[in-house]
Amino acid sequence: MTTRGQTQQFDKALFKASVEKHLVTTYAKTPETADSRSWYLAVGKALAEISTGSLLETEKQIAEQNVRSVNYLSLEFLIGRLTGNNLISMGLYEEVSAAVEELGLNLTDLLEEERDPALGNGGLGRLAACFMDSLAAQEYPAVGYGLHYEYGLFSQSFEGGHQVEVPDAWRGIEGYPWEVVRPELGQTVGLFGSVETYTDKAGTSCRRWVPAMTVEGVAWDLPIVGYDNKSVYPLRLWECRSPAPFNLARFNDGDYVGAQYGQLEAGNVTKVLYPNDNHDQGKTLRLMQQYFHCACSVADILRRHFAAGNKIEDLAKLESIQLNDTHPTIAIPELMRILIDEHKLGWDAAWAISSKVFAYTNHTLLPEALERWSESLIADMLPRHMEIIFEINHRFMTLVEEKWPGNNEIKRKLSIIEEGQQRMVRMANLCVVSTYAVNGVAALHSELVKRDLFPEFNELFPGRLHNVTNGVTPRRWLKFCNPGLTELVNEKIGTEWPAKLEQLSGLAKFAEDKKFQKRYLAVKKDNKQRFADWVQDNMGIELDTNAIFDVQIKRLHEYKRQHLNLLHILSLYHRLLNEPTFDMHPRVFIFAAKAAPGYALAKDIIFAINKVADKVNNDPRLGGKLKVVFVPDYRVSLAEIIIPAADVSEQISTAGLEASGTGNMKLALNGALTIGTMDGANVEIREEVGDENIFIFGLLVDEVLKQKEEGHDPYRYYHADSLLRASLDLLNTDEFTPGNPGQLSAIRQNLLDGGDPYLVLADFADYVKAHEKIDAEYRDQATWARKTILNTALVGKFSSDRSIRDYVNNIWKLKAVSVK
Ligand code: CR1
Repeated sequence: MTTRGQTQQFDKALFKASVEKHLVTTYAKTPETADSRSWYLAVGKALAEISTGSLLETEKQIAEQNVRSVNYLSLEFLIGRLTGNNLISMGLYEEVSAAVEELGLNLTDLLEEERDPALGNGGLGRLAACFMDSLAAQEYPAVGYGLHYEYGLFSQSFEGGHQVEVPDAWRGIEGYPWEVVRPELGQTVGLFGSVETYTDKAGTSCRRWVPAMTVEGVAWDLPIVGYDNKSVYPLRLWECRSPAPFNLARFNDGDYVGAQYGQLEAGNVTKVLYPNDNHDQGKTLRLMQQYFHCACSVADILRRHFAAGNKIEDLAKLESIQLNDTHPTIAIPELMRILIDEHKLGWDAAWAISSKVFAYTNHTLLPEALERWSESLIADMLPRHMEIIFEINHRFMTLVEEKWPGNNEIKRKLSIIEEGQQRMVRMANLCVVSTYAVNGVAALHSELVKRDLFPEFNELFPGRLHNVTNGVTPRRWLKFCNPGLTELVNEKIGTEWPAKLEQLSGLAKFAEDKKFQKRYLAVKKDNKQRFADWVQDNMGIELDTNAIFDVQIKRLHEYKRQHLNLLHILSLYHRLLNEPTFDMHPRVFIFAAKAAPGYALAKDIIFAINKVADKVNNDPRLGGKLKVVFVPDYRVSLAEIIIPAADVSEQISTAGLEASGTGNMKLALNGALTIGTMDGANVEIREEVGDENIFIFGLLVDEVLKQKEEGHDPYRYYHADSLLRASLDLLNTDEFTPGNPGQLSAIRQNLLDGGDPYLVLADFADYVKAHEKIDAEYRDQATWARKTILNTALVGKFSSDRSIRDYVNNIWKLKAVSVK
């Protein structure tokens, strides 16, 4: 039987037999002894058998056609669970559901057994996953290159309200059923050592790197299954293994290598993902991860290039390498090194290729996230690469001198090398100088990249800076996570929208339709119930689905201002208890967020929200109007049940600091109304849905800059606004930490005496007003229904399919290859 969208031959009997075979031979369980997890593993393996076959076939057909492809290099791919999503892409969801039912199993329960591969921190890693999905869906030839971390992002739990981090061994003991190891693709990677000069056969004096040691790269492929087509692309993740014995013969006469060896022993290079989002820690092992990733990936790209019979001169014609932020920047000197030292090209010939291969995406303006590596660290670990970086900079400085003769200030500002006590390599500058395209991730962000981050580069390299507004895959973020809404949408506009999200605009004409409104709201209610059940089962908190579900889910960061949200909650608490005439529609404030383990204030904010939650959820004086839920261990699979249940989407960063955001897109798509600042992609969401269907508040970018320049005075707001004062002062009492006053005061202290670096107090009053408007409008259910329907209808632009087409048309210049 073949249903629409089914792209794979499927024989139910064969499939069942394959599941049972894997149960026994791969997982050593009989149908009688198997638990739910073993069944999930066996089903996953049986499906992976199908996808691996397609992956090899796709590789073969693309290689035969020898077409241009993109290589997406990212230290993070936050792919989330694959089984459910792959079933949808393969068009096998119903078939497999029926097959496992005949085995006495329930597919939904089995899918819950899968542990999220959390190989990323937040938006940047999740974007990479959506992009791979959209590349495969549209059949633009691509390979994703990342790292096979043994431990993904830590799992989070709370003890007494405090975040506790637990290592995330995502593969389990049995291994992850979807991945397949590719021993034939292994690479050897050098580290440390020195550079020597030698004379080649032609009598030319050459430089070459003599590494002190090597490590091995093992390739693991995860299948990126194209939606509704036969393409399956590899997400190739490199695992680092130490070769035994170490190749130390030449260098083991002193302590020199011993020291390096110790560093490596401190942790296998790919042991663990660095748990920082939008923050650079500059650790040696992290640089090693970055180089290991780049060396394996560049070598694999070249392997493919030559295996297809191509010459090195044609590399830029056939391959583009996209750098997801600066994390893989070291790929640039690595390719230059290979071109010059191994392929014997002159500098100009090598540069002509390399500078047309790489493109770079900037994801942040936050200074603490812009990577700078100390020159001495790079020189020690990668001496030949450091020479090459110096040469790139030397030539670049000549260009700057030509453009701005005698202007040392501009030279100092643009130089790849930052002078100072310790010389540093500015990776973003290296990227802008060495790539053919640089892009920001939302219109506003890209403007700020041009105006504030790289204005001179924009003059020097006109046309190099682009915008590509981020997007999200509609397969995972609507079709899979919201089956109720999917059914309703299918009924109204047909079933093609998951691949053509613009078609959602066809829903707009039903926005006023009473019957449709009712059904749309009923779906929302069901989704709220599904999430409320989860909260009841997992946290023991009862939620009323008539309340407004107000959601802020993202990494915990001061610039994202979860503490502004908290202050608003405190203001409601204060008013409910102190203003006899104050009335509000019941609200549930839902948070989910991980804090970087070393980020003290972020952890304080989590603790404060948890403490406030403990109190308000059990305070009978509030009449059940206020609930606060901090859901532990935020991850993709949790987002999949929170997002469809959201009424309100909190996107409240200080203007100018959230490059784009992508949660904002997922929430709007699922019918949550945004309360947000004019920041990142919020600006474009407003453009699409219309000012009436979004709640915008707060200072604009230029107002923020002006206020900072003129000197922001938090106490001015504190003294002028009694509600703000009351809310802040609650943090100094023991209201939420009985017997322990002061446990929450670090936040108040940071805002008042710490200068309020993210202007929380400046935006507070306007934020409270916007929330009052939400309260009023929610009470009028017909108005709310119209607005929420229009949000779903009008955000088709934010499909990652569109983002990928923008990259393809403006940057990568790829042609689709339809796999037969
Ligand atoms: C940004 O903070 C954006 C994602 C994806 C993040 C977020 O606004 O949506 O990237 N940046 O583009 C980041 O992680 C290192 O920078």
